[in-house]
Amino acid sequence: MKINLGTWIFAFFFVSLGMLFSCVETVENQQTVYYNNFSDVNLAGFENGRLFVWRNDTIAGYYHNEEVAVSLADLPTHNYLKITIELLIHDSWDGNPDDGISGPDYWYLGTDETEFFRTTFSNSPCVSTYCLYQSYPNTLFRQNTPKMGAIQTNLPGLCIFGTRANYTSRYRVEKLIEHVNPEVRVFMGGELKQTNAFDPACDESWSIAAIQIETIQTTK
Ligand SMILES: [Ca+2]
Ligand SMILES: [Ca+2]
Repeated sequence: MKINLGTWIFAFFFVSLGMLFSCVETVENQQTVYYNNFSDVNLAGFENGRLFVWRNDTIAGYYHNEEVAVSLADLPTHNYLKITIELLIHDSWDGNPDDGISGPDYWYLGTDETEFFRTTFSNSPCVSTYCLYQSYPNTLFRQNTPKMGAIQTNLPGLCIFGTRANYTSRYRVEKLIEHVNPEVRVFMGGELKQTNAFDPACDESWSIAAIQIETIQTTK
């Protein structure tokens, strides 16, 4: 039997494809184990929860240099957690610069004893001669332009810039981490610096519009 070059290429392609897929993990089970958009005013399992209504939406916040957490037990068998947070960054966040007065303005996320994501946000104007860069959507230290990765930027500020447009930025922070324990504590917090502000929490703050935690079980 004569096998032409085209057949060989075809066979090679399928063998390669098979090798590729044999290494890919398959999702066997994915479950939402916690979801809260605070519309039913339920803070069960939520540490340091407090609610307020902003633009007709009940949200958790607002926070300055504080940490909040969600603790869950009896999780289904899993090897990953997917954490999705709808985060609102209010007013005059200053991003990366370490000037001893205004920044850096950090926000972090972790599980159990491990912080796995630390970044900065900036709501500041950015022109060619002056720009307070932020690290998000990356971890520290990256020079991304203010509001990069935001899903909404045309919201007014909350406090010091409460009457000014484009001073709240909405982000959807999505993280997939390896995790197997049947319990978890998901924590997040701000480490903001504004030494010259009369009311630092009014100068810059953050809120949570929604948080979702999913367990994922994969097989190879
Ligand atoms: Ca500020
Ligand atoms: Ca600041």
